Amino acid sequence: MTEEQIGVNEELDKQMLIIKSFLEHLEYTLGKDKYSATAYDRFNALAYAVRDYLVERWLDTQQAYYNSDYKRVYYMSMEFLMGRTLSNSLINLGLWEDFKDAISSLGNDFDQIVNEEQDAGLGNGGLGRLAACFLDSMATMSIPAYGYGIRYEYGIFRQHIIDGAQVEIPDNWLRYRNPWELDRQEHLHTVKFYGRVISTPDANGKLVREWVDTDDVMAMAYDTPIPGYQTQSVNTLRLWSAKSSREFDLKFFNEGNYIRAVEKKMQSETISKVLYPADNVVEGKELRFKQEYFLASATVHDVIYRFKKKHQDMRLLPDKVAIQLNDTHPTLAIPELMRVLMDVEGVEWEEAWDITKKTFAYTNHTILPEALEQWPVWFFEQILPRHLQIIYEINERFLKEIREHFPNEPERLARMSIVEEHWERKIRMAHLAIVGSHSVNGVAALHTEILKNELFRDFYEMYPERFNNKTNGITQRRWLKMSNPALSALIDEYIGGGWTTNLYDLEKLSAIASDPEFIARWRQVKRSNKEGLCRYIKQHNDLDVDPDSLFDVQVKRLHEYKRQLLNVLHIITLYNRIKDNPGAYVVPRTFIFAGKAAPAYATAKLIIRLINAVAAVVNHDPDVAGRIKVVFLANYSVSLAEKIFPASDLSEQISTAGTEASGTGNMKFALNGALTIGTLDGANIEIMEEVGRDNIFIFGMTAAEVSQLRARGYNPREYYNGNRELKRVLDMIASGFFSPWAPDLFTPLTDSLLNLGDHYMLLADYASYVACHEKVAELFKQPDEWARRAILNCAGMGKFSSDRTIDQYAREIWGIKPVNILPGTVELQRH
Ligand code: NBG
Repeated sequence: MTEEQIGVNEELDKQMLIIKSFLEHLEYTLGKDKYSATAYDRFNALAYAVRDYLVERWLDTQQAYYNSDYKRVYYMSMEFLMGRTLSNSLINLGLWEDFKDAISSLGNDFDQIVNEEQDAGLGNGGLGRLAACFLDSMATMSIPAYGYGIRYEYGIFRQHIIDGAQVEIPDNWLRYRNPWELDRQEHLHTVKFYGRVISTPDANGKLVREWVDTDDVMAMAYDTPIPGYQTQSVNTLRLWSAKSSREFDLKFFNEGNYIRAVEKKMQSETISKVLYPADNVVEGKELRFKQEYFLASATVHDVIYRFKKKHQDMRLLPDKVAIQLNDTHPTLAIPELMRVLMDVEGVEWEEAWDITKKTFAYTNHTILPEALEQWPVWFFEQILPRHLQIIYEINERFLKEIREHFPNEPERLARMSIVEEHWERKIRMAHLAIVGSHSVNGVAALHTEILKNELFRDFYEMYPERFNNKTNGITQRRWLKMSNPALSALIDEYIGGGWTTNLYDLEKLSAIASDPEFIARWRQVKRSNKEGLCRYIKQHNDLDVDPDSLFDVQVKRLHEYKRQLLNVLHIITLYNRIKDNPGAYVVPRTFIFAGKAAPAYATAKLIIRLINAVAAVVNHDPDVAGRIKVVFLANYSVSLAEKIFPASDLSEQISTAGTEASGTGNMKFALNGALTIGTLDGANIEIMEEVGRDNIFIFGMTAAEVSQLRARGYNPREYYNGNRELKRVLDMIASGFFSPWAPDLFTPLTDSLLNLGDHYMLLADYASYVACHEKVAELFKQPDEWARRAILNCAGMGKFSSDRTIDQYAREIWGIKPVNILPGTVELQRH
């Protein structure tokens, strides 16, 4: 046989194995044959076949971690927005082509099977998706890491648009099985709630605390493999599910009322039922508080259990364990670790506190006051009485430290105290997180500066060494290689595939950004991605959209600070210009929106209605003649995002400067060759630095200007009265032009701008935004020049890989090195 023939045979063998595994799973795991199998069965059989490839590496990886005894990191998060797993796993395993060929050879439509997968939507937005990108990077970089979260039975709601308004549908994503997870019945931890604390002196007179008469809930582990790209490493995402405890069952079933007992059992399992659907805002509900403690307690127990397999001396914990708190949501892990160290392990306070601070690190993701968690003291009194004692003691010692540091400054004590002493006493979770950690980081340079100089200024003055920045990133495997195969292939052809693990390689595109042939190919790819999105829009919104129009896109959670309403004001302005001058040439534009509003957030929901109402007018007005179209795509999700970014021309990143901590959608757009129109906010600033001021559309006030204007006294009416076009737009909305059937429908929106202070200063930035959009339109008339700048945007994205972000966390916060996994063995290689 020639070498070539051997290669062909190996390929065939591989494909035969895949086919065999697929058919066996269809038959033996799912009990179906080719006649009875549904498309969803085929997806499951395929998923099981892929999972088999992961399991071997997974076991090797875990064994290697155990043997190496290297320090590990635990990424604790109430949200992991994973999206689909099948394609991503195949790409990371390098088996995409093999599986596609094998499964297609059986007469299946591979893409259709892939589309059967439900999104794992266990998150709201950027914070949850960041956690998912970090898992991909940590596995790819062979960092010994675990994600820890909650296995919600209901993920983020599915959004329908009915008569222009958002309707929420429960996301019962586990109803038809989840082929990726493995339940670990043996990994059960008891999580206690309620009860009381008794203190008894021991032989030496030291008080021993016992938390008794508790209501217990069991946390059961479900593990999902997280494969790295082109590596043997497969890490673990461990999600906790609530189960009623045996004692609990006995207690209630013995009362003899069977149905009541079953009801109680179900109640105790509600803890992991549903994800709170609020982004960047807290809902101060008892169930949420319990969820946070459930995650904190189960995870701390698991971490200690794993640590103790190799070590007895708890003082070694920070040498072996780093715990990263994804926002304050898992902060109860700090008093929980203190409790376990002192009450269970018998460690003294000083030592326990030292271990705790060295173990934890805290990431802040927002400065919005409505998103800063503060739990009422009475929640703690009832639900976590022992933790309240510990927090009070932490606070007492902390206040003493402040007095020593800043004598004669009593105002500092009130400002910095962990306990907020207003009429309802509350625990400030961010203060607890800062005091109990050795590292506090923001998620973009500007955001970290705001933390240091404004939000946490007092803390920065006391502990300057704790504060550091870790600008967010995204994984290029999912957000370019997987979701934009045509652009990936083009990039590979010109500069090779190194960018998949070293995104800085994209810099090589700069050299060919003006190459006519490359530009032509680039434009072809964008055009065909846009055609794909046009088909999606036709199918879902029954709307014809011109693929040659400028796709001007704003997709993200609906929030006033993100200013989707400013975008709408611009659209109406363009509409009026066309109406005034129907014959004039305007650059054809398609405005695309998508995003969910928190179900209780009335203003955000009203903005969705306004977008749809404006769409109804603009899309059907014969004078517009198709030159502008407005589209609201329902149910924004990871898998919808994967279709939108590759097809976008313009990325709208228009939050009021100083409000968006980082943003990560901004990075996904630019990576896929969209130009940004944005404010100097969050990571937009760093994107501008990387792609060059000439290759981005910046408008509006800076964060400093926003503060100055606010301090001077902002009067939105000045802008309204001073700008004819703006006044006309607002008057149209307020007078019911877009809602003749209910003329007052949208007045709450215009009221918030004109009569309630326009908190996010849309009117102040309006003129600059509209003028900037004129420059956008001018450039779009020169498609090659537009493409050249888009290429330079893509070329400048190196910094925004989550690999870079994770590398910085690993070196600067965790002190963690990669472990090299050798296939089929448990030997180790040091990097
Ligand atoms: C969000 C910020 C975004 C940021 C992500 C990830 C919260 C609390 N914060 O700007 O609003 O990109 O976190 O860091 O969801």
